[in-house]
Amino acid sequence: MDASVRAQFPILDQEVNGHPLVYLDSAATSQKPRAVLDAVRHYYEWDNSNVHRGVHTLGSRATDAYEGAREKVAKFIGAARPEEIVFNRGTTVGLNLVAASYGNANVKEGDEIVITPIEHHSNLIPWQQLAKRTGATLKYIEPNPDGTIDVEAAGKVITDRTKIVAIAYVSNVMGVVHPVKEIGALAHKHGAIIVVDGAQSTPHMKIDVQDLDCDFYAFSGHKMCAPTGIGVLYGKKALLENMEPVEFGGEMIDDVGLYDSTWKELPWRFEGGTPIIAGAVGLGAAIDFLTELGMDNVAEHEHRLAMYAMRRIGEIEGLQVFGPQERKVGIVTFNLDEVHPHDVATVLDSYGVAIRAGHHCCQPLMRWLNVSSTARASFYLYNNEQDIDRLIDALIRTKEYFGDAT
Ligand code: 7TS
Repeated sequence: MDASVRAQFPILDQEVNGHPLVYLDSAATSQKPRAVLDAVRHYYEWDNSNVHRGVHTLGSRATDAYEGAREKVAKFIGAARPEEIVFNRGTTVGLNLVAASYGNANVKEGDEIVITPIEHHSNLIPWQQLAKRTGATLKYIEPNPDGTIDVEAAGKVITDRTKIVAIAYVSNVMGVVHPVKEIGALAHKHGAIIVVDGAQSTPHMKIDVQDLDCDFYAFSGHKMCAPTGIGVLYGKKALLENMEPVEFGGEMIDDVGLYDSTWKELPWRFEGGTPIIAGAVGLGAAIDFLTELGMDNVAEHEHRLAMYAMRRIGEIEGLQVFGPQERKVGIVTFNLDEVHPHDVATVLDSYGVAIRAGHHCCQPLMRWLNVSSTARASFYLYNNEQDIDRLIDALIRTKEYFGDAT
């Protein structure tokens, strides 16, 4: 990625606390290129209207833009058809839909749901709740000491009683890529489905849901250059077709009587109410932007940056990095001596370096790591080696500052 890519993100061109901004919090949310900002603005300035109802020109344009974005998403993740793409507010909503709709209908007492202790709360609590509602048992795949997950470990907990296996493709704390294709094949062998949390994978690598052969795949637009408020649930047609909606109202019905109603066909039956039209337009523009860069190039850039960051961070004494040495995705989580991660993030911010500190919505993982919180730097296509050098410099100063203070 050359400087011209970074130049397309206007927000990066500013000073924070007297220093040029270094944004290293893209795992929380990514920044947006001008092409996305322009597409959303253009939509509101020219095409804004509600979809699927008006016969007027703006209504048709808005509908075309919204449904056009669905086609782009389908192509981007290798789905067989656009009706397998359900728009929603984000990963959290998609995973909850699967748990509430597919889960309620297919999981009963004595069944098993298999996840990992590494999951983001959004891919943990919906299954916890489903287990509580149905009397099913929630089981955990034991990670290796470095946070990686093996198919062999999955094989120890997936049984013929397993109905659902849910796992993140990429961990939002340790940046580890999990073998979801192999775990999915194992789940299928036992008659279970595999649900993939794609929040941290879709922005960073080429995704092919048909090749992965996953049954459901959820992700958020805002982590991949699109606006907040738009997300996607991919589901295999054969499964979505047999699922009940969980939200009822306008836009999702076929016929409404006084005492009963019927639903629209896929995917609209899962999109009750006025949808996130401008968000979908923004996501379509983000996909065009990423496709033009090439997802393999994005992945290659991040891999290089992640390995550079691991090397440089390793030079700082007293800094503990969580997860394996080898990194594909640009997420590096660490703690600095006895300094609280919030203090690290605060001092880094005073040097214009934005990172996240906390439990990263992964409290069971924090307990597994035996810490209460960590600091996390996460990179994206607009970051470069200078950003990592600035991170390292600021970390060295933080260490000196707290070293002097104690
Ligand atoms: N799953 C993973 C793996 C995530 O990283 C996140 C968000 C979610 C699910 C939820 O996505 P949402 O768009 O529905 O909120 N992760 C983070 C993070 O790591 N820091 O802030 C948000």
